[in-house]
Amino acid sequence: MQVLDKTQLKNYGLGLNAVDPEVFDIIKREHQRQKDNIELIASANFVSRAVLEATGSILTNKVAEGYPGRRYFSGCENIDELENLAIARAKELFGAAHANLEPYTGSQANQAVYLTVLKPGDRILGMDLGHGGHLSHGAKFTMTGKHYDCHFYQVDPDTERLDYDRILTQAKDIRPKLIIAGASAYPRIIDFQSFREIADEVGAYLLADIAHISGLVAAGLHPSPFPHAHFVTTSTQKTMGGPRSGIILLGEHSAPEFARKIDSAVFPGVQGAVHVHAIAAKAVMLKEAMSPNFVAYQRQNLENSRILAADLMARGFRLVSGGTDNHLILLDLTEKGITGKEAENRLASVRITVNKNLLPYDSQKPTVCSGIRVGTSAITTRGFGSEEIHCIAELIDKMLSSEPTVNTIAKVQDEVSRLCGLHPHIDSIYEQNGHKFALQSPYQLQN
Ligand code: DSN
Repeated sequence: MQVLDKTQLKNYGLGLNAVDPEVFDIIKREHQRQKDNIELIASANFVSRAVLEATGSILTNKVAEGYPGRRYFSGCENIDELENLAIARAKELFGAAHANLEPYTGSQANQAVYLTVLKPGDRILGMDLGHGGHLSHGAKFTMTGKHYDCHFYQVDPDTERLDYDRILTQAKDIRPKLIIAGASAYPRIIDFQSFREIADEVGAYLLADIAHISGLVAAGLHPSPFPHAHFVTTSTQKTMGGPRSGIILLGEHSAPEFARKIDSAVFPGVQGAVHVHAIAAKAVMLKEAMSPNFVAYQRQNLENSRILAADLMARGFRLVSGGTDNHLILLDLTEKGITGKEAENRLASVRITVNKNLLPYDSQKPTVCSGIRVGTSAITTRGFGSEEIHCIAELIDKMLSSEPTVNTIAKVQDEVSRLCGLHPHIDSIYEQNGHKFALQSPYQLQN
């Protein structure tokens, strides 16, 4: 029988640098990039040290399928306790009657909802990808788009906001079985009550995908999808500031009918074994989100977004819908004479990270786009406040309002370095607090 020899066993105790210098080096360079860049991608954030430790912990070794008390493998007593803890925290934080913490991502959470209430070919009505919706809401080249009959609502061409009367008219025409309320690039409040009224009118279920705004919802700074939505899904790494993962929540009225069905749809419906390390990280994230600091953080996030929007408009930028109610803004660059792709590249050259984004009724291809999406969650976590936001608006203006000279680029790069220096990357904050890192932390890789 083949067993590990002594050398192989010894290698199990070695650090990443010794075992795989190539991967070690890539992580180190990514660490440096995160330190040196101003991160403005709206879905990005930095996890706390505690979340990082849970993510990188030995929990990744444990295989578990099923749910607490109903596992297909033994040795799950600690894992059951962990998952029950995470479930209880999720229910408490969001005021839900049932929570499933197992989805690997927000997309899988959505797929589990589809599997619960839809048959292949059933109709979905979701937000158009080009108007701020998400791929998993039925884009034609995705599994959802191929399996279901997907239709899309758009924002009003004048206000660039959701028009609930138009959506109702469309829903009456299409008669969907499921309506999805939720977006990846919509800077305004979503009225879940109106969506529920539309769903009731046409006999549809309502899914609220709050992936982008779940942190704001948890902090009470965006209207809750409860009690309106039959199903609520979210990813956990955006405004929540947690690991890359997902959650499904059910309210009082839908839990009795759907709790068991949703659980079966997640496992074994669309997923296999539980990512136990991610469950732990989500539990920690949920605990962090219950602290008053979390509410203060989300308030600052909204304030930073509002200031950035006002500053950019004052500098002649057009914002989709004329502003923002949440953590993100959409800049229309048409009048500035550059595409979203060019803007993304220009800002990347000075270490400001954004993504090109389609705008409502965009004439450009998705690989080019007429705009960029800018979000404040990551820099708010890093400690940026109003003074730094004013500076960032000025830097964006310098880079996008006209072709920057070599001199301008150098000056902007210096200013980015200054701002990043004012607010060191989150790992430096841990160091300042006197913490030493666990072996598994990529922020302090050891031999
Ligand atoms: N949903 C994508 C986004 O909003 O950026 C990625 O998570």
